[in-house]
Amino acid sequence: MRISKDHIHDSSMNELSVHKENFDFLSNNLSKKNVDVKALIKKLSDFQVAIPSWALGAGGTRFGRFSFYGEPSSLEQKLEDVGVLHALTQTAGAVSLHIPWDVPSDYKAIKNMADELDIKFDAVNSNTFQDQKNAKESYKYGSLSNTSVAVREQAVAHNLDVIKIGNQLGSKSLTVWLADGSSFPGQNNFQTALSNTEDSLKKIYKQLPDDWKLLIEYKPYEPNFYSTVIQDWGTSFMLANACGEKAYSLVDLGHHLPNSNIEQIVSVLMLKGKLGGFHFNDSKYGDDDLTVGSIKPYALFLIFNELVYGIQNNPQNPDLAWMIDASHNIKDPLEDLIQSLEAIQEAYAKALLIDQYELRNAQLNNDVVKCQELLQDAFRTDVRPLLESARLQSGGALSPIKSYRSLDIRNELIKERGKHNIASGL
Ligand code: PSV
Ligand code: MN
Ligand code: MN
Repeated sequence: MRISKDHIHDSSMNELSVHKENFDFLSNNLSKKNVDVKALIKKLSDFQVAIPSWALGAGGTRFGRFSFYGEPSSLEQKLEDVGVLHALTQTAGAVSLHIPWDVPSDYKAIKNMADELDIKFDAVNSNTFQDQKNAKESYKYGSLSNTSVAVREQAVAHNLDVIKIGNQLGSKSLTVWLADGSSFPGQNNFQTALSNTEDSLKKIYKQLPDDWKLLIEYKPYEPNFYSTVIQDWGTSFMLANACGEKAYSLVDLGHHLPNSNIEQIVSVLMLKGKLGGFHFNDSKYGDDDLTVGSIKPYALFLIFNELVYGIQNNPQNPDLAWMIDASHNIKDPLEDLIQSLEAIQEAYAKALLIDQYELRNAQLNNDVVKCQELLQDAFRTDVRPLLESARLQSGGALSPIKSYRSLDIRNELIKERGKHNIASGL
């Protein structure tokens, strides 16, 4: 392991007494409100979020990419970086691979490495939005939706390969995000495109191992700017139902048109037992892939309120595959991911503070003001000492960002990997 527990512990020492004061103050207040602080901290410790392999290097935009020094250039180095995040935060205990970017050359060695770092392989992602080296067919006009049988067959075969690769690593779900769509009116027949997609997804689903899930992601636009085949949760839900009980919708926070009520979408999907995965990020305009909680933290909290309600009240909905889907253009990716992990835990902790019983009563009495007060009281609570305590108890850092900096991790990475590595990814 790159950083030892002792190093992490030592890097947290000088702020321990301030933490203790803050924690005691908060836990006294919460106990007076009948909050079981111990149980809450346990829930925070248990909540693990997958890091996508493509988020560990600088992302860039279509205008350019500014490399971040010391980026990982192999699957091993990507795992190492997730290991750093997990050691510091104790929240990043999983990685999500993208094929063909992350095909292991030695499965046994990769699995051993992940075990040592306490990292699981979460959902595997297929890639039919780029043409692959030596591929016979092109995805320029779509993949699973293409009017050409040969292209559709190639795209289905790729997804089946991804399942095989994931299976050898212990993954249990396949995430399909399609860029398929059209950029100009009249270019596509909407009905043909959707029918072809349904047909192709069913072929993939047929080969899905019994204990696997198929997660169908939706997105309204980009890279196509007139229509996208799987444009919204309704289409994803419809396709998941058409495939069968192991198929689910996946919500990515950035994949909604402005002002969409994402919390309501979450709630409906969980009621119907069809929310299988979740991608965290934040956005101001579109699929911006910004740091979680950096733009709309209240919206994130309201979404977590529905997630917590669903987890507690919807046994028909499975455990979710949680992942951060962000892109890092100007910040150190590892620092940005630490900030995202903190924001996720913060929103989750605040949602756990909502008195669901009181809220239910206020709703039944149509006491609108009380309903709002209950939500805002939870949102306004500074829960950071709870997060700190959860981390400390699991051997993580009191302040992951400060420890990351004081342990000089980026410079260590640069020394080992050099300045000019280019990570593969989006
Ligand atoms: C493209 O929008 C995207 O960010 C989707 O959110 C996928 O989850 C990701 O790429 C990886 O395929
Ligand atoms: Mn996504
Ligand atoms: Mn996206």
